[in-house]
Amino acid sequence: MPKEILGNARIATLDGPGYGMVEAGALVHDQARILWVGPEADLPAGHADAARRDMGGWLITPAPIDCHTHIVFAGDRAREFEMRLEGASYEEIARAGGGILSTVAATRAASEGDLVAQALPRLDALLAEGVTAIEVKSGYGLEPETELRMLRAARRLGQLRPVRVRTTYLAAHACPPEYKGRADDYMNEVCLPALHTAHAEGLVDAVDGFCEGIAFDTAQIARMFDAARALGLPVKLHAEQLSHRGGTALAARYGALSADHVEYATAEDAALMAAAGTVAVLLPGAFYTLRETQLPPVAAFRAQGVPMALATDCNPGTSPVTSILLTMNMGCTLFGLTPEEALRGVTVHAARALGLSDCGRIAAGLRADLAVWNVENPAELSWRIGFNPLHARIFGGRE
Ligand code: DI6
Ligand code: FE
Repeated sequence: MPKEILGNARIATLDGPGYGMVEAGALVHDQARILWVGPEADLPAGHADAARRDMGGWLITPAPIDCHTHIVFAGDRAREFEMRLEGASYEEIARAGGGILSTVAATRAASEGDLVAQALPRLDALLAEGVTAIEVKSGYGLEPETELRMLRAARRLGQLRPVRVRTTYLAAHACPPEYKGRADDYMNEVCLPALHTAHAEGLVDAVDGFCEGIAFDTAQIARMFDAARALGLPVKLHAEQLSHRGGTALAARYGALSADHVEYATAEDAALMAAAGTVAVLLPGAFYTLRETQLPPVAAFRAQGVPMALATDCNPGTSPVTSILLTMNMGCTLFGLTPEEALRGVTVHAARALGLSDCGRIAAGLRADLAVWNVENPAELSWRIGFNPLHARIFGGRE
């Protein structure tokens, strides 16, 4: 494939310490992979004949990755938003049969085409900010057919748009009304068998659950994880979002890719995650929407060296967010991350949270998934609110 040089750029490789900045840089790719990156003055003679595009001194970063979304769903939750403003809590609404279950009713009634059509504008909003890989969860079906339909819709998104889609099976998101008070039966009769069906159809890249008082306990999630392990699938978990339930320790015990939300995680949890190599996926959109006040233990994650990713958690209930840039800003303003941590959180660490080793940094051999920004300094990406400085989005070397 023809080589191309992106020259006259500031390149934040995120390879190595800090931003891994290369000033007056150039990057050579072959429409798929990065072949070389470094100061343009050092461009090897073997690449000098390739077509060159002048980047006008703009900033190139690895393309953002949204490693936690529920972007496939039907309907909206604007009424619930009003109820919460009138004083009802998220948990009260969920226990009264609203919340996740109202989205379940709408999603069960939607065809695969409806689900794709409703998800596309949300996906397009993310792509407009340079995102080249997203994770999409099931979890609004809570019955085999709809769980599989959600996963098929997610895969379809990756055929309709230039984006990599990783699908996550999240039947253990809530107990559906027909199993009210019988969560173990739901596990045995729906979650576990439908995982096998979805896996046999090639629809599952990872297995997730919601470990919470309004959802599933650690014993139930452990059964899900055992089933995932038997199929060779990686696991991750919505853990310690609303209260401390031991989900993070469980996730670490299973070598999970990530434990997500983790506001109520402790310093001991952080140590277990560090030892297991589990990424902390921070979701400031949900923290903001729920007006949560318990901050995730960022200092403990730093002290233990737990990689922190940031993601939108795009979902209709707790995080109707389709902006990775706003998520970076919230990560800094609400959680006290540095702009460098925020950028790492949506690139290097987001890739790791998805188990992807071929993207998230700029280095020879990795995919040419890049974002070109009309900014000088990488901190500007986190600084602004509601402004999109994306100049070009390059997916597998193609704009
Ligand atoms: N935690 C969340 O924040 C989302 N799911 C979860 O387990 C919320 C999903 C929803 O309210 O629709
Ligand atoms: Fe979530």
